[in-house]
Amino acid sequence: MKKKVLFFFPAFSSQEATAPLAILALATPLERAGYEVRIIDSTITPNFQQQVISELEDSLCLAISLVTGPMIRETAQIAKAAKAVYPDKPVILGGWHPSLLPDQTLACPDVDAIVVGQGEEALVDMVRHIEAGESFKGIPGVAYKEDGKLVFNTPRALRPIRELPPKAYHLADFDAYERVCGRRWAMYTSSLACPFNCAYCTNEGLYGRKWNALEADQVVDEVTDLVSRYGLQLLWVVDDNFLVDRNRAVDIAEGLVRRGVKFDWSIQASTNLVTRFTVEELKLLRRAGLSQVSQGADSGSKKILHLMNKDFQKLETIYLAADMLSQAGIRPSFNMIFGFPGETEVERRESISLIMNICRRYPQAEFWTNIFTPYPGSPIMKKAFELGIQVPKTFEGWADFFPRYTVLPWLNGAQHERVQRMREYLRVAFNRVPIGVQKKHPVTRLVHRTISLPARWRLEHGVYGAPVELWLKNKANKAFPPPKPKIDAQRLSSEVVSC
Ligand code: B12
Ligand code: SF4
Repeated sequence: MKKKVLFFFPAFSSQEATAPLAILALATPLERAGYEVRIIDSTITPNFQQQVISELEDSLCLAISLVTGPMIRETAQIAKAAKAVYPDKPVILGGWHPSLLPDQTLACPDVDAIVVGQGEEALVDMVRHIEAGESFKGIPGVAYKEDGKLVFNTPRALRPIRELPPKAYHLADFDAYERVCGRRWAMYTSSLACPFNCAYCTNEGLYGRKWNALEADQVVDEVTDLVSRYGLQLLWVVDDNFLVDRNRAVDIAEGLVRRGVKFDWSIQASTNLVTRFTVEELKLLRRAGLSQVSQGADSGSKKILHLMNKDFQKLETIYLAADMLSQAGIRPSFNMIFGFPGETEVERRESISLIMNICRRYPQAEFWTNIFTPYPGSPIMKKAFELGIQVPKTFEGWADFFPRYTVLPWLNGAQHERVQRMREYLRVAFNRVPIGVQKKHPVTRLVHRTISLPARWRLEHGVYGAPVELWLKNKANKAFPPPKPKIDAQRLSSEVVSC
């Protein structure tokens, strides 16, 4: 009989539900080593806690994947429940949060071990040790508890993506995700790391800065097979910076056009790399299905971009990227960060102007906004103490750490409220196209359209007092709520999450 490894994936509090790529990555080497893999994702599993406990009975261990923020709530809940029923079954945590804050995560009483960094090989080694009744001693990349002490093994060297096995997409229940999200989609990676080092980004902490990628032919083969096999409408290529190698991107586009497979795909890339392409090349990418490029514009202020260590991106390239992508028929999507250390009302207004100018000139463009949130592992976090930032002292404390709500020592009280209101006006002023299909009642749609005009006026003039339009919007949302997802899963937040 095969031995089973049980995975739990806590909800992302996002309607953008699809199979967790990290777990699909970990599943392949386990299956190749002869283990059975079972995944319980709370987003698509009613009574997920009961399911975990029942599946754990004949599993070797419980493995959980998480990032910093709300996923910690369900992680802590499930780990506690598992340890209460099966105190001898190891609870193993991996992913961005355990990797960037190993000591504190392992100190959680319900966690037995963690993996720092890539988990493909580390987890197979761990499971073999569990089966043999051995401790995790000596397994690179692993930290564990022994006699109540925290033991940290040597780090595991990063593997380039070319040496990693393909993801186990056959384990994904795409039908269930489609019922939650309204769209049939998957994530895919074609490269690892990013050559840049923005001050707020955690990327270097886990993947270093040595960008490495799959060859174009392999990407074309895998993607064609993936979308055809599972009937996907959309593929989100979650590479941190897809366009680092210009020739590779063009070769991928040519390959996909030759295959004639029809689907939309979106990528993440920095604006300076987008603008190295010609409009003709971008049109080729569009013909290959590329429908959106997500870019970290981050600020409309040169001063703040400098503080963010983003001198590689000039303000002009943000405009140029919007222009070139629009000409090619690809949606330019931008992320913005408010409240970065050093930002005052002046720089905030520069950011609003940038957003307004671009959205007016290029109606296809969209902006997603966040409040600066200092993540462990990011270069700016080294200055946290200097900046007066208080970080949570326990694993569970990080559950509320979330860029939608972050309150900072220099952005709190009335000022914080003003920025949040401004962000809300931005959400109603211009259209955005989330991955998850957001069904709206016709009345709420009409209300949203009507209030977009006064919202633009407010943003233009920096007037956010007496927010009657937002009051009206909330009333309409309450009176005419969107239809419930067709599955009894997690209650998902109405604000779409994007990074
Ligand atoms: C896709 C994605 C999302 C999607 C997720 C969709 C989904 N259905 O899963 C969405 C849009 C919802 C999202 C949201 C957010 N995200 Co996001 N996201 C990503 C992204 C681009 C890819 C993640 C991924 O799947 N990678 C591919 C897999 C294969 O790699 P991996 O996750 O690193 O997994 C490997 C290892 O970590 C390890 N591992 C992982 N899990 C486990 C578990 C075990 C047991 C073991 C042993 C090992 C292990 O092994 C894996 C294989 O090597 C990453 C960036 C990145 N490069 O990874 C950011 C990233 C994870 N997101 C990030 C952030 C900040 C956010 C948001 C806060 C953004 C926001 N402004 O709201 C929200 C948070 C949502 C929430 N509620 O908590 C940060 C996280 C930083 C941190 N400290 O945790 C990242 C790293 C981006 C960045 N560079 O800053 N995100
Ligand atoms: S924010 Fe984007 S461009 Fe900057 S280092 Fe991170 S992945 Fe690279």
